[in-house]
Amino acid sequence: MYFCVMKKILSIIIAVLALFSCTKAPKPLYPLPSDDQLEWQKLETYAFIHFGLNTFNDLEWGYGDTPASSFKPEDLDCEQWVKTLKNSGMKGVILTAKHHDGFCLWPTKSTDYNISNSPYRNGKGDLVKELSDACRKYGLKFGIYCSPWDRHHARYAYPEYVNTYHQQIQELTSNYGPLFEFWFDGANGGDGYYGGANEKRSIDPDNYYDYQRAKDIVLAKNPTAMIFGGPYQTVRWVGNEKGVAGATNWCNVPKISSKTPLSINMYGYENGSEWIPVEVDVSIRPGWFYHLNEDKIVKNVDELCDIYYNSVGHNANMLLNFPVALNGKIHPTDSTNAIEFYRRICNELSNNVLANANVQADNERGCRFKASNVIDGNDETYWATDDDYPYGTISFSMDKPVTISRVMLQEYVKLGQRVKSFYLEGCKDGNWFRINTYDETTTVGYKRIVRFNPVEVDKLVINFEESRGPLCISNIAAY
Ligand code: FUL
Repeated sequence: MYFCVMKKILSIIIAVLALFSCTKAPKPLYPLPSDDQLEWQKLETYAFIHFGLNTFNDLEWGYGDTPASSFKPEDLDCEQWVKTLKNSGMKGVILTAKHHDGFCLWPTKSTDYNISNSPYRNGKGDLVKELSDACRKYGLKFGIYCSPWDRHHARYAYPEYVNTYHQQIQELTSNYGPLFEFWFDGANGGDGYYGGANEKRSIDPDNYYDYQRAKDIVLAKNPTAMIFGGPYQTVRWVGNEKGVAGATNWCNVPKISSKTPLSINMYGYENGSEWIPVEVDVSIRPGWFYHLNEDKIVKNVDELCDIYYNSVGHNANMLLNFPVALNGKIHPTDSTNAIEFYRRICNELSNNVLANANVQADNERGCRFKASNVIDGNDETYWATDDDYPYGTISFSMDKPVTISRVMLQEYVKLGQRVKSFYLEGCKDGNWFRINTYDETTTVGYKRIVRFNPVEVDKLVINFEESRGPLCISNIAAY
């Protein structure tokens, strides 16, 4: 017994000594993600729902004067939305609880311009509750969009409205959580109804809304929620609504304000001091809200797959909008295309031919940083190079030839984003060739997927040409 205990203690001491005597991990290269940002990046795809008075008045930006009574979905079914979204690979959903027209989809105490003054469920309806309940039931995350710009409110652009807006955030963040994201939209000021004034009002978007307080209200009850928009954003807008993130895309950015050039949103900035990852918001139809005349121009499966590769494949999250139709359901064309999109992506990225490959690298840091970590399916292990080796070549040998057309790479971004450029080579029967990709091969970050015409290889080599420091690569796959 005594002998056994001593043996155990000795083995623990040896393991601890081995750990300390072993090579240290590379030093972090700032900026770094927070744990919550990392969890958010892992969601990759989630949905937007635009639904409200605009839907019933065939508008995109309601002026703020359409009557609350015009909100009358007859067959509304949040479970139909959530089931459709789940089958489309969406991990969560963000609802427009209030758009620029100021109409609130929950029975708020802050304004009469809300769902309780509509015929919906005889004035007893609460759409924010219905959707958050359905999300909980089917295991989707829930988030909220609440427009700062309010074209209905009489005191918009004056101090009183800011209190109203904060009260709305307070209600939304207290009663429907947990929330994974809160959207402060960037569209601000301009003409509107404003309680009957019918005039143009402008504000300073960086200062008018007291975003410091707004953010504190969100985080008080939802400490892990991401914030979109405003000066305290923890995720950034991509700078377009086309569904494309920069091919070169750093999570690093300088401090962002409403004056930041759109190119920074799109590409990030290698030497930026803050970690603010990108969200690509795009609608499955031309408009954000439902319009009957767009039923025949819903994005098809090819277009949706392209958006996926240009967002998730470019180190960004994909936020795909579904404009719920007049009857209160996701239109069958939208749901068919979205479900088929997910099926195709799963198909294209399911068979990782590197899973059993023999892995070699020209440089390994030693100890636990070995090259084969990139195929162990574990995000926490990674291949790292020596401190004076900010590049490196990794090769995969297969025991029989395989046909591939996609390569997926991930950095261990807990230590910062590093890779600046790489290229791919294949080998078949001893003949080496460069693989020409459709997608640029520059930054990697949390995730990078490159596409190319199918090639047959028995060896695949990835040459990392330039990096901000030693490489830290956690996963590589080929399909
Ligand atoms: C924009 C808005 O103006 C659009 O209507 C839409 O809500 C989009 C997601 O954000 O800024």
